[in-house]
Amino acid sequence: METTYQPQQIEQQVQQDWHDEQAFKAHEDLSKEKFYCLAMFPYPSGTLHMGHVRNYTLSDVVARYQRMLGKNVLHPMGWDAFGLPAENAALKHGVAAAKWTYQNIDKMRTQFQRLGFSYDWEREIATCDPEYYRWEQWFFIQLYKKGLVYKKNSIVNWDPVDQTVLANEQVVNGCGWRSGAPVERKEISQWFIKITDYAEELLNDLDKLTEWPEQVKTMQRNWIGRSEGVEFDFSVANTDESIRVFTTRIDTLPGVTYLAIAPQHPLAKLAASFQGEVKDFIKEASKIKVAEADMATMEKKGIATPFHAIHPLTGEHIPIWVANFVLMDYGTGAVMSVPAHDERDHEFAKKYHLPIKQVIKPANHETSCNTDEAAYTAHGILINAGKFDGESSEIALDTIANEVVKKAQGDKKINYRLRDWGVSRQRYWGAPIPMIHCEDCGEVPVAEQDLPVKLPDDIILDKPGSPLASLASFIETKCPQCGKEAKRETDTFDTFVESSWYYARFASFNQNSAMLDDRAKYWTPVDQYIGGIEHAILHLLYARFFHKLMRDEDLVNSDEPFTRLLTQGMVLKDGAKMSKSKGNVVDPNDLIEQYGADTVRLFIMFAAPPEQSLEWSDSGVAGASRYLNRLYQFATVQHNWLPDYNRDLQEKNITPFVFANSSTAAKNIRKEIHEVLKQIRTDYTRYQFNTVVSGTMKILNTLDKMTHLTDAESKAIIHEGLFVLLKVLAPICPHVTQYLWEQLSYGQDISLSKFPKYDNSALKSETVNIVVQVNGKLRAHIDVPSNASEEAVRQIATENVDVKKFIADKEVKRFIYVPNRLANIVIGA
Ligand code: ANZ
Ligand code: ZN
Repeated sequence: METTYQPQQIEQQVQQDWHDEQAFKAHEDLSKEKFYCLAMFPYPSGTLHMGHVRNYTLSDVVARYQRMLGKNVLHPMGWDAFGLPAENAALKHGVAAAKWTYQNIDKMRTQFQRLGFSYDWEREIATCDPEYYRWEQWFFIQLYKKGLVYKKNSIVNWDPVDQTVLANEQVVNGCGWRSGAPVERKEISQWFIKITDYAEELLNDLDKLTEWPEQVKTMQRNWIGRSEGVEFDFSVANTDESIRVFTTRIDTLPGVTYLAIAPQHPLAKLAASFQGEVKDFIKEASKIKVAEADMATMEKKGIATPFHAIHPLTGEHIPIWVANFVLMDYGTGAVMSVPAHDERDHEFAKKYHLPIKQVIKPANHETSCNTDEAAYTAHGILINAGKFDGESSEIALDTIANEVVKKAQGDKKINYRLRDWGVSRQRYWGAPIPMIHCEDCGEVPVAEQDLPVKLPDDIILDKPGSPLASLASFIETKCPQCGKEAKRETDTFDTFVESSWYYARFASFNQNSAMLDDRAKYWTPVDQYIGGIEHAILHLLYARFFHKLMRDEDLVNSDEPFTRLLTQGMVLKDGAKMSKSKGNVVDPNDLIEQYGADTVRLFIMFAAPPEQSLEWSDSGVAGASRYLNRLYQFATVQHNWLPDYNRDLQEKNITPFVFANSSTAAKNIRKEIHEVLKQIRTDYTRYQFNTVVSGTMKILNTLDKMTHLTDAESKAIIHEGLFVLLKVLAPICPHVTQYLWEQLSYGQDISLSKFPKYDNSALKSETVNIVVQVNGKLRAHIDVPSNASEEAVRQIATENVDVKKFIADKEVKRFIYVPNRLANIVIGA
């Protein structure tokens, strides 16, 4: 055995053993409790960064810990392989996107293996593999047949110079990333999946996710954005038209002084047809694609139309305006404006000198309220509201709703902010959408036996944009319905489609006649999912949606895909996020080369609890390395008797040391070790890996400072202490612990051994605290061994300083001892 710690050698050897033994191959075994541990799969950029190392070390520690608890663990890894960077790199370097991607996958797989992650590599998936995306295409067709997929016109960013559609991240300050030309809006026909049909379930089921961070659930709730309100019609004076509005504050109806409609609203278009200014306004407002988040802060602009609406309560004529902040695809695309009680409407009314009519006053007389100056948005008492005067506005939510239901075709309505999921991308490096356009039959899905629709993967890009759109060999096909010449869809799927179901495919990775099989029912839901908070909304929402879609196809049998979610914190350097653009990146490969994988893993787990940000520290890494060196020295050099001792225990059937008869000093040390073990078990359960590490350090310190024990005692304690230490450290530093485990003859595979249990009897206190009285008066509390003789207690008690000063030079007449409770010293006058 080497006397110096040589991580490179050890790690290579241990990894080879794992490989040879297929140590982490997952098996479906109904007799065991399963545990599916998954970290969000990476985009294969080709370079590993510290964020990856943290993410994947966390999942590896969890997987290894659960394996040692005796669970049947699935811990797979794959590649989110489609996406824009491959296209950009392909364009830049003149290499096919597929080739670039697979090269990167090879590089990253090697790096993952070097870190010792316990994956079942047999299940590896790359989403750009036709064997993967064929099932996505198949599933899309099932959804299409069920009516959950439809096509609709929608706006994209258009680069007029490069003549291509741009992804949002390719628009830089309103201009194309390559051409620098101002981006235009273009309406094109795109495919959508009806996630809105599942909005309510997606919202309600958040309550079932008791082991998700509250923050993530709140973000999802806000994104889904449920609101309850009323929809009803305003008639447009002197026309047959009517405008339907959606409001969450029907109680403010008496205060409506104008209507605001979206630039894309049919009535706005009608006005534009004979009013040049309205036409110009609409054109201007449609130029830029505004993210909903920017709507709130953007400058509010509008223009009056020649139309007027009739107020359903008063019969008054009120103006109809086109306003840039009204969204066509929310509610009805039209708003009843109440400037006295809504901030946006107030701002707009002030700007364009529209009337402000207060209809609610604060119920509390002290609250001042001047609606000419600011909107009063709270509830209160109705005024200027005819027969509703004096009513509380909260009650008016019902009474006015009832009135409107009668008079204006009103309906109570629940709206969601969530939009249907547009999955079409005008990109090359993605999974082809399996649809065909036939002049006679319209949109027709590809016949199932013709799947997968393979992406031509040897194309060298010479200009931006998708080459598919002009690739005759791809486009030209036959209509599956009528057999006539037809054209293939050239759009590809949003890459979020691939990442929405990969977790399920890991279970049925080699199933080539179906999307999933019973193994997916066995392994899903994922018991522990780990990833970055940046995926809190879209990825997690789409995956939850897909899980429900797959459940409704009887492909899985649970409602939610991820039972427990951990969102790990960022890796910082000098307080800033470690990133290429900041130039503060520490390359994991350099560190692994210098210190070995175990040190890197140890540092990352020790530096911070998983959900908090982790401040990088070079000295911390060096410290982690010193600790492993010290452990190695301790186990191999300082206690080189261990292998023989362990072998004797096993082979010669020697009775293990019995601690019950050992000295109190030995018992106390053992107590320390088992207390730490107990703590470590709790820390593992709540994922406090930093204190697990410090616990192992405590054990080593304790073992290192034993001096006053008999040889047999100290050997027995070191034997047991290292047994515990190596095991609890094994999930974090799997190589050095495995190596020492074997070299010290503890056993074969530490990673498959059982996680240690603490010994309850060792935790019992070996000393008792007793009261010492002098002539019946309390003078001291002292610790004595729990089974100490009266003589021994008398000696300890009379020598105690607090007792001594009361005895002074007087004679001890009597010594009364109530075992484990009290000693009374009776002295003469
Ligand atoms: C009158 C009113 C008075 C409103 C008041 C609010 C306060 P949430 O809660 O997000 O669903 N609205 C309706 N459709 C809109 C659209 N397409 N674009 C922009 N705004 C729209 O918001 C519902 C409220 O947002 C609705 O209630 C409507 O303004 C506005 F004191 O109606 B309210
Ligand atoms: Zn046809």
